[in-house]
Amino acid sequence: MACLIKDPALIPIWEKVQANVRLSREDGIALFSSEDFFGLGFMANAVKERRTGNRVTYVVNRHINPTNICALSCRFCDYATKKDKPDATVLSPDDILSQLSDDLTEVHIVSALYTGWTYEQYLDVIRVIKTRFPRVQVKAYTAVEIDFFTRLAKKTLKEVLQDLMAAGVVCLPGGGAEVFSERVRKSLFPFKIGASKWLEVHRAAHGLGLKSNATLLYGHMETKEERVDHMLKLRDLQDETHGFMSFIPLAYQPGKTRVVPRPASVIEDLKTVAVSRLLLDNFDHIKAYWVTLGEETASLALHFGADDIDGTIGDEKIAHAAGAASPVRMAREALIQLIKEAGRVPVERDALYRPLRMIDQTVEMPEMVGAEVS
Ligand code: V47
Repeated sequence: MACLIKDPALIPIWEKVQANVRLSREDGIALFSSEDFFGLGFMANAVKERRTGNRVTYVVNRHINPTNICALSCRFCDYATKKDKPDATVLSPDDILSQLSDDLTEVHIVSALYTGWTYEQYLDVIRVIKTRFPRVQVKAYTAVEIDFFTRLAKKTLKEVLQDLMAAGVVCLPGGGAEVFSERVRKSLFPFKIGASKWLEVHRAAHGLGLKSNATLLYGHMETKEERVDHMLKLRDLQDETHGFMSFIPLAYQPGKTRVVPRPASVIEDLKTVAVSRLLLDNFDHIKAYWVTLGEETASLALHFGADDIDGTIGDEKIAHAAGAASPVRMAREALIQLIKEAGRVPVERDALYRPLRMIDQTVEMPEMVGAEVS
């Protein structure tokens, strides 16, 4: 393929990428600073195709948000509320079960720091799901919630993680990381855990064999240096533990918060996906989360380094509370169509990124768990 790079500043970085040499902090900043948008996409796409060929994965899943009543009041968050407010919601076990069905592979649970529940009630959410749907894989609770559970239960981090695993959790979602910058934390989420605690929770999980994801919330007040530093902190931990599966850049939806007047541009979205693919050389997967990117940008991201598009979702609350324009759910067929229209080969996966089913039999596949071809 012809080289599409025009910016001379990108050429030494491209040479490193071709030679599989790790990129530096300065390289990351140069990538974000370059106006050679297509050159950047070309490099990230080359890495994506070297790793996963033409394949793009998706999962049949549901997002469950058991409550929005939160002890924190982060300035950037449009989702959290207080218990006396009209929008306060606490789902009962029956409410949760009524949102699930037998066809699901993964249930993704992100809650809030709700002091009205006991620790056992948080565990019961998982137990109830696993009792009714024993085959479903539960990805549950962010590092922020897990840290909160240690205080609620007066247990160590290791004990809480072991309890979650015993209840049926197979991996952790990547939420709550926001941006690993003390400057941003003091302004937007001063009472939420910072980088060191978030990383400590994930390090401990990986130590117990529990895989996890990692996110970056971008498009508010963070600088490009802070985005790069965030990715490098994740890369360092991944070198140590190899426990991260996927990196998910979360495009900030400003909603009514007035933190910024509008979400990041499509250019900024795609640059962030591309830079993450290039810097995070030890992450297997970069996710184009269609809920915050929107379907159109998510499909473009499949040519800017992303190899996964998340899932069918169903009734997502956090980004939609902040006005995300994407639909609240997508049928499996619509996801497959989106991937195909982007010229990629859809592969259904499980919560641990193991391929379950491929749609096009002519493409060579890694070993599959379910070995189903349709
Ligand atoms: O932790 C909060 C973020 C996260 C907004 O692990 C917002 O596979 C955008 O973590 N605009 C929850 N984002 C979602 C999350 C996630 C999503 C998809 C897949 C995975 C995974 C994880 O959403 C929160 C916070 O960082 N968030 N408010 C907002 N207004």
